[in-house]
Amino acid sequence: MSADIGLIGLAVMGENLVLNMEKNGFVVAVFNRTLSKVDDFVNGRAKGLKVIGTHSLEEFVSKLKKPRRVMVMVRAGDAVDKIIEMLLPLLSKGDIIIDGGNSYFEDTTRRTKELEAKGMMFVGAGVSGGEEGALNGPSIMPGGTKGAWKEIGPIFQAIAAKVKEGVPCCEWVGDGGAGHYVKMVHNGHEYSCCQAIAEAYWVMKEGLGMSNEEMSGVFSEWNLGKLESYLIEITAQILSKKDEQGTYVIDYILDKAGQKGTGKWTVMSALELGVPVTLVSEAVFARCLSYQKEDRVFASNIFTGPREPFKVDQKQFLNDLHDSLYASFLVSCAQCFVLMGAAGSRYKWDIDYAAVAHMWRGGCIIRSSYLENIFQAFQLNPALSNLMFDHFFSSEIQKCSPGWRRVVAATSKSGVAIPVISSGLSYYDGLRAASGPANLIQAQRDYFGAHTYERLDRNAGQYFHTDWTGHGGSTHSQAYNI
Ligand code: NBP
Repeated sequence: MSADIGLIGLAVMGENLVLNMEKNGFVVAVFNRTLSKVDDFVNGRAKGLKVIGTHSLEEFVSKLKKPRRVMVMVRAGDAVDKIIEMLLPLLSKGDIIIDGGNSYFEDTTRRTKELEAKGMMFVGAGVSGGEEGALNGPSIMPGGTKGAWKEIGPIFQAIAAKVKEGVPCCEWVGDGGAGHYVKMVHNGHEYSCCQAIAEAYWVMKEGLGMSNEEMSGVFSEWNLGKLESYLIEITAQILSKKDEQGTYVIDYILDKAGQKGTGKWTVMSALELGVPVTLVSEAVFARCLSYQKEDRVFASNIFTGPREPFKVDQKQFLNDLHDSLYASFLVSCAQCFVLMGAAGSRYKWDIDYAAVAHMWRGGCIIRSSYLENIFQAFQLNPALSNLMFDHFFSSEIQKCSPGWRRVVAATSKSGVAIPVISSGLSYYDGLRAASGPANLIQAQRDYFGAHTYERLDRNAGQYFHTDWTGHGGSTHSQAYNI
């Protein structure tokens, strides 16, 4: 029996992907650095299945049909390079290595070039959906050597999640690191959504004094409407989960949020490309602040600001909170698509944004009903520069804005921090302001550094300098932007 595909890395994602492939009729060879895990797997969850356990990379490669398809599902970083280095002498021209981990997109671009130079193919495929998705249908975002798609596409599309028409949540994304870039931005949006939901939870708990069961009920109800999404659904379940002692699990989890880098990378890329991705950045920094637990405990004894329940009509306020959460999800998504657009132009990836929205509709952590609207928006206008300009988005956000403002005002008054929800509103207000205060910034820059400015009454591209103090020279700095 020879294998259709091989998988290296039998941790939570790898094992479940193998079982998913096998369930879909593919024979899979497996290998893992710690060999005992191979035996545990083939004699345990994979017992009796078309899964071939191997105990060396030589044996692993010898079991694969040609062209060989090797999927690597290990911790991102050096481990991927080490495995590639060990595989290279064992593979032939035309063989394909697929990195399914959360690798940094620039590493993927580099690896693609290096393997292509050796006559091989490399694919960086973002996989989302966690353990459950890997087993029953993840969202898969592959990019790299285009020629590999016809060889791996049938396997990936078979194991991917399907949305209602049976269309797989897996399409070719683009060259080089495009697949991992899209997965990175997916995770960035996940950061905003998780944080915005956490803020809504905190507003209900601290501001409205609601119990875990009541909050769980609200999230369950929200999940039946416009906010329908995996993250809202699991939040409802998390809030009502009790341990064997009958205590709510949520109440004894330490309030320090971890992170593995994809949110930070999204923000780094946004800074590099000059795209405001403010909700993701607030979400990343909120996790950083959450981690400074000792400082927060210390500061809580120094700064005695307002910390009191809201004086509001609870039912009305919950509607407002719903709207502010929904608007925040939409704005974060819009910013993330603008970012992918900028990256597509910078790196010359021909990304189909409707296909990206489609891939995110099922299987992945950010799956939600509004992704259908994003899909439709890009189908209608593939060149849409900002989703906020699409009719659906603009009308939904405008409808939400009165409640959104009431939530930001009430939380600010009562001293409850909601960085993602409030920065979403600031972005919205900034975007819809045809005139803003940046004229003053330009004046300050020209004052202290002779950086020059453009004028409203002259053509763009003409730069002026003012001698603000009366004793400056006429020499000015060159006009350029980073
Ligand atoms: P982990 O990220 O925990 O990685 C564990 C696997 O990496 C094990 O098989 C381990 O082998 C292997 N490994 C390591 Br660590 N260093 C290695 C090395 N130098 N050489 C060979 N193998 C090495 O597993 P995971 O959570 O299944 O995630 C796998 C990838 O998928 C990661 O990139 C992750 O970011 C990504 N991802 C994870 C999720 C999720 O929900 N967990 C979701 C989506 C994507 P060993 O058994 O010998 O230690």
